[in-house]
Amino acid sequence: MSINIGIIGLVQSGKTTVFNALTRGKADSRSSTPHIGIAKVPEPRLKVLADILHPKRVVSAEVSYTDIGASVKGSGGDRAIGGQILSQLSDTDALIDVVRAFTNESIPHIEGSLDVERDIAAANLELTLHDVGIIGRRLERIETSLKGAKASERQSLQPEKELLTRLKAELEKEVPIRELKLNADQTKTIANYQFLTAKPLLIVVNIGEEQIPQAASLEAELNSHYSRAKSGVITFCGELEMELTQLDSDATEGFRAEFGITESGLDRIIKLSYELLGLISFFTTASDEVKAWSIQKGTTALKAAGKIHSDMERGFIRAEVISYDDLMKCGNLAEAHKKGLLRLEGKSYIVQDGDVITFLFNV
Ligand SMILES: Nc1nc2c(ncn2[C@@H]2O[C@H](COP(=O)(O)OP(=O)(O)OP(=O)(O)O)[C@@H](O)[C@H]2O)c(=O)[nH]1
Ligand SMILES: [Mg+2]
Repeated sequence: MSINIGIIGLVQSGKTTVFNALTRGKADSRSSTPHIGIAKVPEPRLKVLADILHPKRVVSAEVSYTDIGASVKGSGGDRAIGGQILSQLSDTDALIDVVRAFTNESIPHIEGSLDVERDIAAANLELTLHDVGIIGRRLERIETSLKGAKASERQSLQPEKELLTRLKAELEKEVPIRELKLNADQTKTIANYQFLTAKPLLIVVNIGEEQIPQAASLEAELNSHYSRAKSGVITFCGELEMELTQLDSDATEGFRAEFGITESGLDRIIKLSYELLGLISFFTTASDEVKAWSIQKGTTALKAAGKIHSDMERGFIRAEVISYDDLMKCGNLAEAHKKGLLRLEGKSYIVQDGDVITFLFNV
């Protein structure tokens, strides 16, 4: 399963435009059904590996994006994001909030004026109300169950009730769940609820072309307010980036240079979302294929194998591992073998960013 990122934002903030830029798609911005699209995860080390190993195929890791449908009435009126729509995003791994900063006379802002901080607050409020609603309904059910519950049932329901009550109190103080310190048990308890404010959040401020010279300072300024655990801000020129995806790569470079954009906005968005999600890359080279995979930091070799194939996890014997840097120094795997740089690791080895791994398994 690839990582899935949901795109939210107020009406006409440029969600579909950003989605099209990210997925090189051509989704109709007037359509009200959700769009799902795939993007390759930029990973410069993949090309370097391919250059020295000459595989038949080079395969990038993928990330998928979900663009919720166009404008529906939300709890904050018709300017906001609806609760029903938000629940479509409960099984995403992270959220992108597209906030309008571009000016466009022909598309009036729903609030009549541009105000990035107001709009960030409005989206946060919607996410918070969504989670508070889930908690309220669950607490009611727990209360009912507690009446006439046996001592053993009471024992399992009571901690959940206390945890949910705490989360609700924090949400009412506008503290999102992602910022709370929770222990492993609590994290496990709340995982089932798929709370939206528990997900990493990347705020994408959608600027117009004329704002590009101020993009970096605006981004720094906003990050000084909004950069927290698992959340950050990036400025992005949605319309320009969408147009650039329709050109070939030489032309794209030329345009970027002309606009003074040093790094592709798309690459920056993916990189930042990966950082917020705590994701790293590892590589496999079997069957004449060099492949990149994305996993959560702290994943064991056993679970990394399972990401490739469930048989590999079930029949796991060991992993042959070399770091990307060591492999670069050797030039190829045979040489690395000779130098004794290929390590044999067991099930509980924690995979490191850049590891090149061959899994040995039997089925
Ligand atoms: N000038 C300018 N216009 C933009 C930019 N980004 C989006 N737009 C325009 O703003 C309008 C809304 O963009 P969409 O991407 O459809 O916005 P949305 O958030 O998906 O809208 P809904 O799904 O209807 O809520 C479109 O007409 C876009 O062409 C931008 O960076 N600059
Ligand atoms: Mg849209």
